[in-house]
Amino acid sequence: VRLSKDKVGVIGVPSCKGQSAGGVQHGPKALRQAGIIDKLTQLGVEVYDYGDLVFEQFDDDTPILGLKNPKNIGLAAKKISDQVSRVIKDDQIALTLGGDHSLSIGTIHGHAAAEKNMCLVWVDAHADINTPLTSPSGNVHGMALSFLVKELKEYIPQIPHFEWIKPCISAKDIAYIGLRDLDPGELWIVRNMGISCFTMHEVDRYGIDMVLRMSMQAINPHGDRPIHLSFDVDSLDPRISAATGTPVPGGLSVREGIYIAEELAATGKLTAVDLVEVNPLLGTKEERDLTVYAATEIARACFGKKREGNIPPGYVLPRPD
Ligand code: NNH
Ligand code: MN
Ligand code: MN
Ligand code: MN
Repeated sequence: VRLSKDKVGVIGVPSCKGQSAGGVQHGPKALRQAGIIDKLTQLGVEVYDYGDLVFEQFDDDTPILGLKNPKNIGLAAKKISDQVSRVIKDDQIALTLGGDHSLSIGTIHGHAAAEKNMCLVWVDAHADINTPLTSPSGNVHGMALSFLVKELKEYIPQIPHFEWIKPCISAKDIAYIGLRDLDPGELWIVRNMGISCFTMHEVDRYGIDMVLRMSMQAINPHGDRPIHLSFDVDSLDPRISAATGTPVPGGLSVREGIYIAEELAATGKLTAVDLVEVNPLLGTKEERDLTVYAATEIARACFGKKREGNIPPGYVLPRPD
């Protein structure tokens, strides 16, 4: 596997204000404790670990049009965007460890700022494209994409601290994989704006390999565009990924998750990866360990880990004498 760049910049984002369960801010810590940095280094990629971003906390953060924590999230997203953009301009693949999925407002905005031709693969049980006016919950993790999609511009109300966010991606440059829980406004957007959408139904019908081929045919037919993978662990079946805020039955297997990562790595165009919604405070110890394990394996596959293993850099087969 030949990666787009041989360096990876790891950014921890301990965000939690885009949803309501406590604990998802500990996701980066749980992934680090599982040895994610060493495991990537062992693959022979140069890993630069930038630690966790620190966000100023504002307690006086009244909802706007039902959207919760606008100030905390809007200001955090700016910081995330700047950091991701810097890492990619430094010729590193940006690996962002979440944290809740509202962080992807920042990562995608930052990626697009560095690589304006990028395209997006969003792997999730949810579409995360509610506008502030369609959101049933007011949780920004379920709205992240709505602020970024150019075609939605006229549907997005002014939200204080979100003014800096410029829509940076077209509907046709997005492919969804693994969806199985959409709200009415989201379904309307997906159907009417031309976003490629491979729900679990399509995964069952065509198999994950065909779904990936069709995704790439739709958003990256010449294979020349930088790819952003935003991977929500709730895309995985709750039997694997129970330590997450909104598990939905009938999800991807670990193997399907790894296959997505392997195939995207093999394009040599993966430039940014978000690994989000690991919540180590949910579920039993076994459930937490399995969720973290699955997330870590998916990260390794993104950076060249093969199922049969990889020959360590510099390995020499021993000869007698
Ligand atoms: N669609 C719901 C909402 O907007 C749930 C979103 N939850 C997620 N998204 N975990 O990945 O509130
Ligand atoms: Mn999500
Ligand atoms: Mn989700
Ligand atoms: Mn073309």
